[in-house]
Amino acid sequence: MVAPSVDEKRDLLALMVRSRAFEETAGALAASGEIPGSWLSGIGQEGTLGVIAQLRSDDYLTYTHRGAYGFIGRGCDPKRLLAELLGKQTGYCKGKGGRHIADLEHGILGKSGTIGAHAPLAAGVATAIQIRGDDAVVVSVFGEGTSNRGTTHSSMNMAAIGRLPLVWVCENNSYVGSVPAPVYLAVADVAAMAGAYGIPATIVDGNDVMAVHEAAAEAIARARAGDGPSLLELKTYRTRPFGETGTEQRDQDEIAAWRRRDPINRFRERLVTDGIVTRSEADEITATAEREMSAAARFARESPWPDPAAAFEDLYA
Ligand SMILES: Cc1ncc(C[n+]2csc(CCOP(=O)(O)OP(=O)(O)O)c2C)c(N)n1
Repeated sequence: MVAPSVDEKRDLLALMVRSRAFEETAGALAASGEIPGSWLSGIGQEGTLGVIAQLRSDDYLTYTHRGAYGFIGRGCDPKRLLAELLGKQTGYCKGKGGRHIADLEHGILGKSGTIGAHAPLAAGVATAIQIRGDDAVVVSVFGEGTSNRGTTHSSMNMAAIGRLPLVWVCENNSYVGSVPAPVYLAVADVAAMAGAYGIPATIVDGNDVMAVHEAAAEAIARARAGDGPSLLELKTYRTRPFGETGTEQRDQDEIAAWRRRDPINRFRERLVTDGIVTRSEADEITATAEREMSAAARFARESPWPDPAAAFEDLYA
């Protein structure tokens, strides 16, 4: 497997930092009530970018209800993302989708209000790729709670039978909604479930983006080569409550311990130690991302509301 180049590592750090800056901006807009229906933060889970950043422009992503790194990693415009979250006309779905964003130009196929509904979508698109006969792949991200849905299981089975070009990525962030994962899941490792369908699975430290990158490179290459699906389980932790406007009884020491393993700080320190970025270059990456997201928030706030009559457009009947 080819190791990422110095430039790829720098770009990956910048993506993670931009994603975090977006999350912080979205969190503030949810707290101020400007995002209707709250924001489900992915802060602390940016290691998943180790998978998403490797996708080609003709690949596809189905995505969970949580976090912004899927969109940022695919190259979506933060201005239009924030405008969508605020319900504005300039958003990706003209303000009608809210958190349920589709951006077909970047291979992001939309999202249902029910968890696990995107698993059959991922299997369907992977089947379409196979029929078309090219070597694009689908990455389908889901939470460990979502692993429990029948749609996830039937889609894994279908992917295995069809040897579909699909990489299942379980972000095991230790909490299912506001419940600790062991209360909700019969097994500690979602990876074990893949065994039921003969799908090879790898468990990775989800807060070590280089480990994620390495495991993902193998899984993506396998899917591209026509050798079928695999599953990556990224062990990570959600440092925020389920929703930004909610409260949760959580062990503060546990949160503090995981914050010390923050995926961005860890990667940044590693790149500094390896002489790939200097501290001041890393600070500049952060400052640039913060400026970008402030400008995006301004754009979203100043954008017009949709015309009420537009509620009747883009409907299937
Ligand atoms: C079919 C269905 N059941 C329940 C819900 C409510 N719900 C939304 S997110 C969520 C938790 C899912 O857990 P997980 O996949 O681990 O994601 P997390 O939010 O914990 O990161 C639940 C139960 C839903 N949206 N759809």
